[in-house]
Amino acid sequence: MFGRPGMDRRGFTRRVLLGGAAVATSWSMAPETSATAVAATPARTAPAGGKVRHLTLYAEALPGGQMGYGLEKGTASVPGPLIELNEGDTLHVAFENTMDVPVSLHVHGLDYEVSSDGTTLSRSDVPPGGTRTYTWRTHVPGRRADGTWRSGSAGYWHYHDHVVGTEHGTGGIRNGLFGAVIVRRAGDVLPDATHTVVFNDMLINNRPAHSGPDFEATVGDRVEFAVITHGEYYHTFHLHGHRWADNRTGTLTGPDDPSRVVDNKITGPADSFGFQVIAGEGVGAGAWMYHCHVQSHSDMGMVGLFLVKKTDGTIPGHDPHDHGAHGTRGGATAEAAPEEPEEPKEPEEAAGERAGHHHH
Ligand SMILES: [Cu+2]
Repeated sequence: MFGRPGMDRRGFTRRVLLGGAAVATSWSMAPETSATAVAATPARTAPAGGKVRHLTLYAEALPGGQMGYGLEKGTASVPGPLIELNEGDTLHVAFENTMDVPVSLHVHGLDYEVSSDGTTLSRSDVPPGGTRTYTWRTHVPGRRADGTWRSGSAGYWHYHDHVVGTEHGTGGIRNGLFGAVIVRRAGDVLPDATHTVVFNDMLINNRPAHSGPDFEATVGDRVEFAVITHGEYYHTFHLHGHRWADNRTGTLTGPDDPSRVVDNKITGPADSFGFQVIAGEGVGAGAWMYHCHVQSHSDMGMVGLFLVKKTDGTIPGHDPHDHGAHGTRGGATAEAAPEEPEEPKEPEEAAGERAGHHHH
């Protein structure tokens, strides 16, 4: 299906904008889009931006004292929905607070007036039951009138609450009010799937220690990771068996690109970065660990699995029911963290959900 232009275009259009985190972390292309298909088909790339987009976002209380953002009522997740834009796009977020405390939406990296800052200082927070439209703009790079260069908005950014608990949103962030924003430049290579990884204090995506999240892919899939850090600590993000470039996209632009290639990156509170890998490239299928490489942190359970399957669906050397050193699932806060759907959704279905706001 990957080779059929019509399908390409449709899938492309639908994933350009936005989607729920649960969908984003489970959505994968059909098996035929594995190594051979990727190699034989030019990579899909982002179009030029410039569109005005609309999105509805809800802040909701979740079990266990957690909080989350969702695209529809009852769908809030930790992390919140992945928001994707193209440089030049404007996004209007119709935001509703369904909780019993004031909450807000504050974004990094994008252009917004102070009335969309999402702080009590600027009176741009939202009272219980209230609504507010936040407007985010993005721009392409270019030369200023004085001759200096202005960077574009493209990058791996993130959004979070800025008012729950303290005027810096310390409680909201601790409880799960955060998510990824990816702004793409025209020509950026698009992935088959995107996974958001948030190091939040000593947890990943607010899950209990030693319990993932795990991300599935098939050998040859182009998989994107958006990595965000919150909380009190510095961490190092390490992925086994795969490497990326330490630059804006995580991908080298050619043989002369001087960007350093890494498989480990230090990351502190409110940092964000991202990259794409070809799952299992040069190393094959396997249960590849990713983890914080501060030794005490990994020992305390800041670990998940990048489960790269062969095209027949198997993972050599991995028993899916044996979490072994990976730890025991469950615990006091297990219910609080939304589970990924067990069954991968059909791309069409998943894409439909990702584009659920398109009725605007
Ligand atoms: Cu760490």
